[in-house]
Amino acid sequence: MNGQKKRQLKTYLILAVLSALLARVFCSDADSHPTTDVCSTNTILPGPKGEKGERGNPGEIGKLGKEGPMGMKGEKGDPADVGDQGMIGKIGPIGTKGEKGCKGLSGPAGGKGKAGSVCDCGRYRKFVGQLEVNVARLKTSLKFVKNVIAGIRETDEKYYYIVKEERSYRDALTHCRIRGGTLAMPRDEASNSLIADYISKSGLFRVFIGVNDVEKEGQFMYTDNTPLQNYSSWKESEPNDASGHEDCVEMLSSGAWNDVECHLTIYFVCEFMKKKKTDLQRA
Ligand code: GN1
Ligand code: CA
Ligand code: CA
Repeated sequence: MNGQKKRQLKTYLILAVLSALLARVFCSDADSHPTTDVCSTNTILPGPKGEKGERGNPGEIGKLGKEGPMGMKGEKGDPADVGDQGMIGKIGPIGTKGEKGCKGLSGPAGGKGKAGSVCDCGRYRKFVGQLEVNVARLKTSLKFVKNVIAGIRETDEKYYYIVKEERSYRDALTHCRIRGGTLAMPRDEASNSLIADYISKSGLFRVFIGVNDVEKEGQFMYTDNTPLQNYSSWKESEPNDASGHEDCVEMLSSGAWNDVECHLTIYFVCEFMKKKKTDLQRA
């Protein structure tokens, strides 16, 4: 033990004696007073410093440190290898039409044809022409029938039909006749009124009827060459044969008759006889 340590030990001993004495002075009636920290123990001085402890065990692995700042931009890399060949692209739009090519050379001549037969072409042409006429007539008849279905008037004995086609008296009569009728021949007040009503209800003003004095001036006849008998419906002051050539007759929407020139082209009214019924059919 060196001198310094001896002095330290001596100091500790002195301090220990002094503290024991002080404890006796201040704590002599310890049993009658509440206990204090100072008096709860007899030793209040620290002991001598111990020896240096053994080296400790190594600590646990520390936590992962914070992410560092972004590094500097690297150098540009070396160029990559050439890639594989790509797929074939989509088909493009249709191109514009090319120029017309040059005319080709003539082909070899064909073989000789067979001998033809004698053709009566004139006869066939005539036949075809007749067919065309018939077709045209059928078309006209069809048109007529369609119009007939659209509007017709009738009595017990006859059908009346106004043809809304402007015709001269002669053409109008032909039109009615080729359809199995004739121009209307009103022979009494009943049939005359019926036709007059038909004209006005059709929104018309005048139509040809089947009366004329073509054969003899002033002697009016029906188209079936029968004379006017007990009945006529002349307008006042008619027939007047104005211009000296009024030989055909029209009926006005009032039912009155007037003589006019036959070449006048106006609508006309046809009549068709109904088939006579037998007694059995009438019964
Ligand atoms: C008409 O247009 P005008 O007056 O010449 C008619 C005659 C009549 C007459 C009566 C084509 O002749 O038939 O009798 O009125 N002519 C025509 O005034 O309608
Ligand atoms: Ca006349
Ligand atoms: Ca007249």
